[in-house]
Amino acid sequence: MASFLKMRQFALCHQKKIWHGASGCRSISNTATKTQLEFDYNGPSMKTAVPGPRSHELLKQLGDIQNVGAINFFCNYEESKGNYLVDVDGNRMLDIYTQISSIPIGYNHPALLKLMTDPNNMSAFVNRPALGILPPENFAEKLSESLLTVAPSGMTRVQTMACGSCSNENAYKAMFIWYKNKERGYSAPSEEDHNTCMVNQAPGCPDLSILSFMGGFHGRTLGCLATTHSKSIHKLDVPTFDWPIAPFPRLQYPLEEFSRENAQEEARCLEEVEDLIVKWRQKGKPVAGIVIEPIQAEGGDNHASPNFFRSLRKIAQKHDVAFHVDEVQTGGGSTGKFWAHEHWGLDDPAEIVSFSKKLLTGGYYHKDELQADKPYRIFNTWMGDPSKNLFLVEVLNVIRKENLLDRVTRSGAALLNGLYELQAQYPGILSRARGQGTFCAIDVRDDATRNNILLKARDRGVLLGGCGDRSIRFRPALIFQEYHVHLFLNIFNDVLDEFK
Ligand code: PSZ
Repeated sequence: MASFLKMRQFALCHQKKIWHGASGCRSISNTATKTQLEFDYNGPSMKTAVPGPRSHELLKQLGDIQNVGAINFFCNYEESKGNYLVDVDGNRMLDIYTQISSIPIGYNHPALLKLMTDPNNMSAFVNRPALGILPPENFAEKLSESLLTVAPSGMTRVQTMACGSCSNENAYKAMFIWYKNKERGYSAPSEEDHNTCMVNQAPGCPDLSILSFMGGFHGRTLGCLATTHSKSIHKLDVPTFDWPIAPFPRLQYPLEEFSRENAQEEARCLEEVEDLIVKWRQKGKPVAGIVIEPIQAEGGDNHASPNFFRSLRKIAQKHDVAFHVDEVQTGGGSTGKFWAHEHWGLDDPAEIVSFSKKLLTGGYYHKDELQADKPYRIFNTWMGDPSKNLFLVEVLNVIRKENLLDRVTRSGAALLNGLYELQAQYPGILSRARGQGTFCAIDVRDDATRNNILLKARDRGVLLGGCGDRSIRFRPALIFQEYHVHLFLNIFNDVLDEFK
């Protein structure tokens, strides 16, 4: 059902500090205007250090049950609103990390709360079906209203899954099945195929491979992990496949100063991809698919040019290898287009586009020929969750009604410009500001300083994330406005001042 979120204009902003852009200075002002969602807070408000005493108590309690080493602090999701996450000690923080980039339209969005109160939706929350065998009556209709309205061009089929890894894992299987069916000329697998696969042997379990990129992240489950190369801690002690790993371009910044070097670097990586495809075929482990993120996120927000991706797509075509674009982190609008790969202008769409995070449900779109030929070949109990499709319909309505992709483009430009100014102001600390939409990042001189900056920013009420060895990444919700950008830049400037 349509939602009618009202935007409210606040005539005047009474914030004390206003970011002044180019000069990089701060001053007292009462005249800046701000536009604010009615369900957003006014700014950060800090009461204790983070984690505060209540978080410490809960950490101890949970620590008796599971490993809590990664927990930052405990949250009060009831009190969190819009761009602000509130913790259990009453600290309210501007959230520029959004649950590892997975909150599309902020906390407690009225359109989503409203959906929960509609009695017609109750059953979707109470009864979780095994979607592959017993879907609800409105399932196809809800997919048509949600995921299919944002299907990447050339893709009319979608398979939902529970999370990002589960989506990629099944997408890889779909690519292998597609590859073998082609190879067999679409005839039925032999009895030998059936028998050998039961004991993990060829030909039933063929020695096929997926080509991935150094620095890529595609999940932590066993198949996905073979294509994840961001940090050793993710992979240590876990057996894996001998699959080819190509270098991902390492671009130099500012891009306009290094266009020749960067073009050479991309050409080098593409050449290596083709070499690996040929080598692995000769080794008897042919490449069935190439998997790549439009922007390597966990690996350090590494970008490549649209030309690089178009050329890669052509290489996949030339070698009859499937092209899988992993949009788990980039999908959903934060690059200014709904899918980051829309920035490339591909002639021929990818075979597979996987998603999760801001799409609320996991899954993957695929071309018709990637449809598994028999039931149960791509299958699990839940195969997604239809209640998430209900939320997604509303999220997409809000994105369209409020032109959030335009807002992302505007806020993103303000953010990146602010980062350029800060790196000019703090050349000893910051470098390589980069981004598309609000999907931005900046490098810090070393890992320890980066981590310190993240903690200091948090103490001042701004939540940020790290990625790669020494980058800070920005992953605000789509409702992050220019006003929030200036609020953030101001606080970030104060934090950086301490590191001079
Ligand atoms: O440390 C982790 O496990 C993290 S931190 C961020 C992620 C995982 N991102 C998940 C992710 C992703 O960014 C890309 C590009 N592909 C796949 C995944 C896996 O998704 P989930 O975590 O939903 O299984």
